[in-house]
Amino acid sequence: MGRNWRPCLLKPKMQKQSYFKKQKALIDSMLDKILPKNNQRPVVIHKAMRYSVFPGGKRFRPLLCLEVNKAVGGNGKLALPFAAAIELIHCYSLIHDDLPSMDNADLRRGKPSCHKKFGQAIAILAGDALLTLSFKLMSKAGDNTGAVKAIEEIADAIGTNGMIGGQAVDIEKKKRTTNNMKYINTHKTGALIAVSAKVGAILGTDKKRFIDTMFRFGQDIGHAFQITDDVKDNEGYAKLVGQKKAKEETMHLIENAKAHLNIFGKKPVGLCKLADLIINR
Ligand code: GRG
Repeated sequence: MGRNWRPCLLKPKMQKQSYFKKQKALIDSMLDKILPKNNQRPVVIHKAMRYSVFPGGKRFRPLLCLEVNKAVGGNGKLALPFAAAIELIHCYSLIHDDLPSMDNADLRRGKPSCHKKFGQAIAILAGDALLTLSFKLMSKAGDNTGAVKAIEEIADAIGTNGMIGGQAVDIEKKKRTTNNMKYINTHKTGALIAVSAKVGAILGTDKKRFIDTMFRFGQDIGHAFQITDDVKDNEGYAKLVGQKKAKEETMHLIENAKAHLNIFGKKPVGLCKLADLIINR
Protein backbone atom coordinates (compact mmCIF):
# COMPACT_ATOMS: atom_id res chain seq x y z
CA MET A 1 0.00 0.00 0.00
CA GLY A 2 2.89 2.36 0.83
CA ARG A 3 3.69 2.99 -2.85
CA ASN A 4 0.08 3.67 -3.73
CA TRP A 5 -0.44 6.16 -0.97
CA ARG A 6 0.22 9.19 -3.19
CA PRO A 7 -1.33 8.26 -6.49
CA CYS A 8 -1.58 11.73 -7.99
CA LEU A 9 1.00 12.70 -10.59
CA LEU A 10 0.90 16.40 -9.78
CA LYS A 11 3.23 17.62 -7.06
CA PRO A 12 1.12 18.11 -3.91
CA LYS A 13 1.99 21.79 -3.69
CA MET A 14 0.96 22.47 -7.29
CA GLN A 15 -2.26 20.62 -6.75
CA LYS A 16 -3.07 22.71 -3.73
CA GLN A 17 -2.31 26.08 -5.15
CA SER A 18 -2.82 26.40 -8.85
CA TYR A 19 -5.98 24.74 -10.12
CA PHE A 20 -8.44 26.34 -7.73
CA LYS A 21 -6.86 29.80 -7.57
CA LYS A 22 -9.74 31.60 -9.25
CA GLN A 23 -12.45 29.90 -7.21
CA LYS A 24 -10.52 30.54 -4.00
CA ALA A 25 -10.32 34.21 -4.87
CA LEU A 26 -14.10 34.31 -5.42
CA ILE A 27 -14.72 32.62 -2.08
CA ASP A 28 -12.34 34.95 -0.25
CA SER A 29 -13.86 37.99 -1.86
CA MET A 30 -17.36 36.95 -0.74
CA LEU A 31 -16.07 36.27 2.78
CA ASP A 32 -14.41 39.67 2.85
CA LYS A 33 -17.64 41.33 1.73
CA ILE A 34 -19.85 39.69 4.34
CA LEU A 35 -17.54 39.94 7.35
CA PRO A 36 -17.75 43.19 9.33
CA LYS A 37 -14.62 45.32 8.94
CA ASN A 38 -11.89 45.18 11.59
CA ASN A 39 -12.59 48.75 12.66
CA GLN A 40 -16.35 48.29 13.06
CA ARG A 41 -17.63 48.33 16.61
CA PRO A 42 -17.35 46.17 18.67
CA VAL A 43 -13.87 46.03 17.20
CA VAL A 44 -12.58 43.09 19.24
CA ILE A 45 -15.14 40.57 18.05
CA HIS A 46 -14.87 41.63 14.42
CA LYS A 47 -11.09 41.36 14.61
CA ALA A 48 -11.37 37.88 16.10
CA MET A 49 -13.76 36.78 13.35
CA ARG A 50 -11.54 38.03 10.54
CA TYR A 51 -8.44 36.66 12.28
CA SER A 52 -10.01 33.19 12.16
CA VAL A 53 -11.18 33.36 8.56
CA PHE A 54 -8.14 34.99 6.91
CA PRO A 55 -5.71 34.11 5.44
CA GLY A 56 -7.53 30.79 5.56
CA GLY A 57 -6.60 27.23 4.81
CA LYS A 58 -7.39 25.13 1.80
CA ARG A 59 -11.01 26.27 1.50
CA PHE A 60 -11.73 22.61 0.76
CA ARG A 61 -15.42 22.59 1.63
CA PRO A 62 -16.45 25.70 -0.32
CA LEU A 63 -14.39 24.51 -3.31
CA LEU A 64 -16.20 21.20 -3.15
CA CYS A 65 -19.56 22.97 -3.12
CA LEU A 66 -18.61 25.07 -6.17
CA GLU A 67 -17.07 22.18 -8.12
CA VAL A 68 -20.10 19.95 -7.58
CA ASN A 69 -22.35 22.81 -8.59
CA LYS A 70 -20.39 23.24 -11.83
CA ALA A 71 -20.38 19.50 -12.49
CA VAL A 72 -24.18 19.22 -12.27
CA GLY A 73 -24.68 22.21 -14.56
CA GLY A 74 -25.06 25.07 -12.09
CA ASN A 75 -23.59 28.46 -12.90
CA GLY A 76 -22.13 29.00 -9.44
CA LYS A 77 -24.04 32.23 -8.76
CA LEU A 78 -26.36 30.79 -6.15
CA ALA A 79 -23.74 28.36 -4.88
CA LEU A 80 -21.08 30.98 -4.11
CA PRO A 81 -22.77 32.52 -1.03
CA PHE A 82 -23.47 29.01 0.24
CA ALA A 83 -19.85 28.02 -0.33
CA ALA A 84 -18.71 31.07 1.66
CA ALA A 85 -21.27 30.32 4.38
CA ILE A 86 -19.93 26.77 4.66
CA GLU A 87 -16.42 28.16 5.19
CA LEU A 88 -17.73 30.44 7.96
CA ILE A 89 -19.24 27.37 9.62
CA HIS A 90 -15.98 25.47 9.24
CA CYS A 91 -14.04 28.36 10.81
CA TYR A 92 -16.50 28.50 13.71
CA SER A 93 -16.03 24.77 14.33
CA LEU A 94 -12.25 25.16 14.33
CA ILE A 95 -12.34 28.02 16.86
CA HIS A 96 -14.55 26.03 19.21
CA ASP A 97 -12.64 22.80 18.66
CA ASP A 98 -9.39 24.54 19.63
CA LEU A 99 -10.77 25.75 22.99
CA PRO A 100 -9.20 24.39 26.20
CA SER A 101 -12.43 22.55 27.02
CA MET A 102 -12.32 20.76 23.67
CA ASP A 103 -9.07 19.97 21.85
CA ASN A 104 -6.99 22.60 23.65
CA ALA A 105 -4.94 23.63 20.64
CA ASP A 106 -2.54 26.57 20.81
CA LEU A 107 -2.04 26.84 17.09
CA ARG A 108 -4.36 26.95 14.12
CA ARG A 109 -3.27 27.45 10.54
CA GLY A 110 0.23 28.25 11.68
CA LYS A 111 -0.68 31.03 14.09
CA PRO A 112 -2.03 31.25 17.65
CA SER A 113 -5.54 29.83 17.88
CA CYS A 114 -8.34 32.35 18.36
CA HIS A 115 -8.58 31.92 22.15
CA LYS A 116 -4.80 32.22 22.51
CA LYS A 117 -4.93 35.55 20.70
CA PHE A 118 -8.21 37.00 22.01
CA GLY A 119 -9.04 35.01 25.12
CA GLN A 120 -11.64 32.30 25.58
CA ALA A 121 -14.73 34.45 25.93
CA ILE A 122 -14.12 36.34 22.70
CA ALA A 123 -13.18 33.13 20.91
CA ILE A 124 -16.49 31.54 21.91
CA LEU A 125 -18.34 34.63 20.73
CA ALA A 126 -16.37 34.79 17.49
CA GLY A 127 -17.37 31.18 16.73
CA ASP A 128 -20.99 31.93 17.56
CA ALA A 129 -20.89 35.04 15.41
CA LEU A 130 -19.43 33.22 12.39
CA LEU A 131 -22.14 30.59 12.65
CA THR A 132 -24.85 33.23 12.89
CA LEU A 133 -23.40 35.17 9.98
CA SER A 134 -23.37 32.05 7.82
CA PHE A 135 -27.14 31.77 8.10
CA LYS A 136 -27.59 35.45 7.28
CA LEU A 137 -25.46 34.94 4.16
CA MET A 138 -27.48 31.91 3.09
CA SER A 139 -30.76 33.67 3.73
CA LYS A 140 -29.76 36.32 1.20
CA ALA A 141 -30.36 33.73 -1.51
CA GLY A 142 -34.08 34.50 -1.21
CA ASP A 143 -37.01 32.15 -1.26
CA ASN A 144 -35.68 29.98 -4.02
CA THR A 145 -36.82 26.39 -3.29
CA GLY A 146 -33.35 24.91 -3.69
CA ALA A 147 -31.86 27.51 -1.36
CA VAL A 148 -34.35 26.81 1.41
CA LYS A 149 -33.70 23.08 1.08
CA ALA A 150 -29.96 23.73 1.12
CA ILE A 151 -30.23 25.73 4.36
CA GLU A 152 -32.18 22.90 5.95
CA GLU A 153 -29.59 20.34 4.84
CA ILE A 154 -26.75 22.42 6.27
CA ALA A 155 -28.54 22.95 9.58
CA ASP A 156 -29.04 19.19 9.85
CA ALA A 157 -25.45 18.40 8.96
CA ILE A 158 -23.92 20.68 11.58
CA GLY A 159 -26.38 19.94 14.39
CA THR A 160 -26.66 17.09 16.84
CA ASN A 161 -27.25 14.56 14.07
CA GLY A 162 -24.07 15.71 12.37
CA MET A 163 -21.00 17.71 13.33
CA ILE A 164 -22.00 18.55 16.91
CA GLY A 165 -23.17 14.97 17.49
CA GLY A 166 -19.80 13.65 16.32
CA GLN A 167 -17.93 16.12 18.49
CA ALA A 168 -20.07 15.18 21.51
CA VAL A 169 -19.34 11.47 21.10
CA ASP A 170 -15.64 12.26 20.63
CA ILE A 171 -15.59 14.30 23.84
CA GLU A 172 -17.35 11.55 25.79
CA LYS A 173 -14.17 9.51 25.22
CA LYS A 174 -16.11 6.30 25.46
CA LYS A 175 -14.48 3.04 24.57
CA ARG A 176 -12.83 3.44 21.16
CA THR A 177 -14.56 0.76 19.11
CA THR A 178 -14.41 0.82 15.32
CA ASN A 179 -18.12 1.57 15.34
CA ASN A 180 -17.67 4.56 17.63
CA MET A 181 -14.74 5.83 15.62
CA LYS A 182 -16.67 5.52 12.38
CA TYR A 183 -19.52 7.49 13.92
CA ILE A 184 -17.15 10.20 15.14
CA ASN A 185 -15.35 10.51 11.81
CA THR A 186 -18.41 10.52 9.60
CA HIS A 187 -20.22 13.02 11.82
CA LYS A 188 -17.62 15.35 13.32
CA THR A 189 -15.72 15.96 10.10
CA GLY A 190 -17.57 14.03 7.41
CA ALA A 191 -21.00 15.59 7.72
CA LEU A 192 -19.97 19.14 6.75
CA ILE A 193 -17.93 17.86 3.82
CA ALA A 194 -20.75 15.61 2.60
CA VAL A 195 -23.31 18.39 2.83
CA SER A 196 -20.99 20.78 0.97
CA ALA A 197 -21.21 18.44 -2.01
CA LYS A 198 -24.93 17.87 -1.59
CA VAL A 199 -25.74 21.56 -1.40
CA GLY A 200 -23.61 22.26 -4.48
CA ALA A 201 -25.78 19.72 -6.29
CA ILE A 202 -29.12 20.95 -4.90
CA LEU A 203 -28.29 24.47 -6.06
CA GLY A 204 -27.42 23.30 -9.57
CA THR A 205 -29.95 20.65 -10.47
CA ASP A 206 -33.28 19.23 -9.40
CA LYS A 207 -32.36 15.73 -10.60
CA LYS A 208 -32.47 13.52 -7.52
CA ARG A 209 -30.10 10.98 -9.06
CA PHE A 210 -27.35 13.59 -9.26
CA ILE A 211 -28.07 15.04 -5.82
CA ASP A 212 -27.95 11.59 -4.19
CA THR A 213 -24.81 10.57 -6.03
CA MET A 214 -23.00 13.80 -5.14
CA PHE A 215 -24.00 13.30 -1.53
CA ARG A 216 -22.45 9.84 -1.59
CA PHE A 217 -19.34 11.30 -3.23
CA GLY A 218 -19.15 13.83 -0.38
CA GLN A 219 -19.72 11.15 2.25
CA ASP A 220 -16.86 9.03 0.94
CA ILE A 221 -14.36 11.86 0.71
CA GLY A 222 -15.55 13.27 4.04
CA HIS A 223 -14.90 9.97 5.74
CA ALA A 224 -11.54 9.63 4.00
CA PHE A 225 -10.64 13.17 5.09
CA GLN A 226 -10.84 12.34 8.79
CA ILE A 227 -9.12 8.95 8.50
CA THR A 228 -6.25 10.68 6.70
CA ASP A 229 -6.01 13.13 9.56
CA ASP A 230 -5.97 10.26 12.03
CA VAL A 231 -3.23 8.59 10.01
CA LYS A 232 -1.15 11.77 10.02
CA ASP A 233 -1.37 12.08 13.81
CA ASN A 234 -1.54 8.33 14.48
CA GLU A 235 -4.66 8.94 16.50
CA GLY A 236 -8.31 7.90 16.50
CA TYR A 237 -9.21 5.35 13.89
CA ALA A 238 -5.63 4.89 12.67
CA LYS A 239 -4.43 4.14 16.17
CA LEU A 240 -7.24 1.68 16.66
CA VAL A 241 -6.92 -0.33 13.44
CA GLY A 242 -3.31 0.45 12.55
CA GLN A 243 -1.77 2.74 9.93
CA LYS A 244 -1.81 0.14 7.14
CA LYS A 245 -5.49 -0.68 7.39
CA ALA A 246 -6.44 2.96 7.83
CA LYS A 247 -4.50 3.95 4.70
CA GLU A 248 -6.08 1.09 2.76
CA GLU A 249 -9.51 2.25 3.81
CA THR A 250 -8.76 5.77 2.73
CA MET A 251 -7.67 4.58 -0.70
CA HIS A 252 -10.80 2.47 -0.96
CA LEU A 253 -13.02 5.41 0.00
CA ILE A 254 -11.33 7.68 -2.55
CA GLU A 255 -11.73 5.03 -5.25
CA ASN A 256 -15.39 4.65 -4.34
CA ALA A 257 -15.86 8.39 -4.42
CA LYS A 258 -14.34 8.61 -7.88
CA ALA A 259 -16.53 5.76 -9.07
CA HIS A 260 -19.57 7.92 -8.23
CA LEU A 261 -18.28 10.43 -10.76
CA ASN A 262 -19.06 7.97 -13.57
CA ILE A 263 -22.55 9.44 -13.47
CA PHE A 264 -21.16 12.33 -15.52
CA GLY A 265 -19.66 10.16 -18.24
CA LYS A 266 -16.38 12.04 -18.27
CA LYS A 267 -15.22 12.54 -14.67
CA PRO A 268 -15.08 16.24 -13.71
CA VAL A 269 -11.42 17.21 -13.27
CA GLY A 270 -12.06 19.53 -10.31
CA LEU A 271 -13.80 16.81 -8.32
CA CYS A 272 -11.04 14.28 -9.04
CA LYS A 273 -8.48 16.84 -7.88
CA LEU A 274 -10.40 17.49 -4.67
CA ALA A 275 -10.63 13.76 -3.98
CA ASP A 276 -6.86 13.41 -4.54
CA LEU A 277 -6.16 16.44 -2.40
CA ILE A 278 -7.37 14.52 0.63
CA ILE A 279 -4.40 12.20 0.53
CA ASN A 280 -1.98 14.89 -0.59
CA ARG A 281 -2.85 17.63 1.88
C1 GRG B 1 -16.76 22.47 18.12
C2 GRG B 1 -19.10 22.39 17.19
C3 GRG B 1 -17.72 21.97 17.13
C4 GRG B 1 -17.36 21.14 16.22
C5 GRG B 1 -16.01 20.76 16.04
C6 GRG B 1 -15.27 19.97 12.75
C7 GRG B 1 -14.96 19.77 14.17
C8 GRG B 1 -16.03 19.62 15.13
C9 GRG B 1 -13.77 19.70 14.53
C10 GRG B 1 -12.69 19.81 13.57
C11 GRG B 1 -11.52 19.59 14.35
C12 GRG B 1 -10.51 18.99 13.57
C13 GRG B 1 -9.23 19.68 13.63
C14 GRG B 1 -10.77 17.86 12.90
C15 GRG B 1 -9.82 17.18 12.11
C16 GRG B 1 -10.14 17.41 10.70
C17 GRG B 1 -9.39 18.55 10.21
C18 GRG B 1 -7.96 18.37 9.86
C19 GRG B 1 -9.96 19.68 10.09
C20 GRG B 1 -9.27 20.84 9.52
O1 GRG B 1 -9.83 21.01 8.26
P1 GRG B 1 -8.94 21.47 7.04
O2 GRG B 1 -7.76 20.57 6.88
O3 GRG B 1 -8.44 22.88 7.56
O4 GRG B 1 -9.82 21.62 5.86
P2 GRG B 1 -8.14 24.20 6.74
O5 GRG B 1 -7.23 25.00 7.63
O6 GRG B 1 -7.48 23.84 5.44
O7 GRG B 1 -9.44 24.89 6.52
